[in-house]
Amino acid sequence: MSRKEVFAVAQMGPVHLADSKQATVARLIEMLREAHARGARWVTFPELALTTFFPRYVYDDPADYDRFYEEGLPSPAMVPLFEVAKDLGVGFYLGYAEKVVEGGETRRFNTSVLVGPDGAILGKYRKIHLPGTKDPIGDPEFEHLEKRYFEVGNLGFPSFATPSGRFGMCICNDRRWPETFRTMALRGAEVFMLGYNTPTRNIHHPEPAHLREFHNRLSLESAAYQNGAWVMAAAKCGSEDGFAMIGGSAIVAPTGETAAKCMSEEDEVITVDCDLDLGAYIRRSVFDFARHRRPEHYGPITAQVGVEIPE
Ligand code: ING
Repeated sequence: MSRKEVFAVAQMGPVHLADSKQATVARLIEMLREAHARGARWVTFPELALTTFFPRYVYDDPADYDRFYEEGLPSPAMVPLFEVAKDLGVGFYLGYAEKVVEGGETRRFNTSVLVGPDGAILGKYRKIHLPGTKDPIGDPEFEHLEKRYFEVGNLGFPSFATPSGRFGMCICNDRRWPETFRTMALRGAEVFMLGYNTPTRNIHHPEPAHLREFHNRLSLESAAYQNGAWVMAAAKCGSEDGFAMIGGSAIVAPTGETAAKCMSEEDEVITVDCDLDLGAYIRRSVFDFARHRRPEHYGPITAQVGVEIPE
């Protein structure tokens, strides 16, 4: 008897600077209700789901950008979503900008939270692979300043026990690094949930726009197959105040096949009735880690940061 569960990915269209968190959360609730109506028990929302992708702008004074962050979990803006989800018995992944006092200091992270169908907070993840720069590069159109507004995550890549199995979480640029998923898979994760906000134009290197979609799909499908896990990936996309971001939200099976994909750049819910045992044969054969991995030969992966040419 296979373990089947309906998962939803809730893609968001643009969130503009002028949009209130209340109006944005109302959109999340509407999509959660739609997912529930289709039988979903889990919903994955995007990265930084409550606000526009503010790291595209240059701010110097925290007083000018603190409004994008959430304090407390759930934060006041999140409470209506938490309440409806608990009432409907739907668990969810939510990406948000986290402001917290830890060790007597104010810390800021690009964070995701995993909430169970009973409303329990199952865990948090803080984005580790922060792309872009700390200081502006002077692009005439926009910047990518996640290293300016967030610290590197300090919670590692855990897996979380849920009523449906073990899940892992990551955020956006993390999906481009295979270390992300292998670490979570080695901790038993069989479902990966992630949100992303990916600008259509790469300000760090000119490249054809179609590569953004291709690299997104390549990252998701490789992660799924190479770890025998389901991947739930939710974009916030479309034109935010004129700044274009890619869609391509998807649910990818452990075989690496995309089982469902969003067709728009608007709020859109996709669902799949997932067989959570589908990846078992992959993890018992081609990617049977215990039988086939040879960590004694993987030294540079954790010993080095960049390339070191052997003498
Ligand atoms: N966005 C982009 C992402 O990794 C990026 C940044 C795009 C980096 C393309 C490199 C190449 O999808 C976030 N928020 O990480």
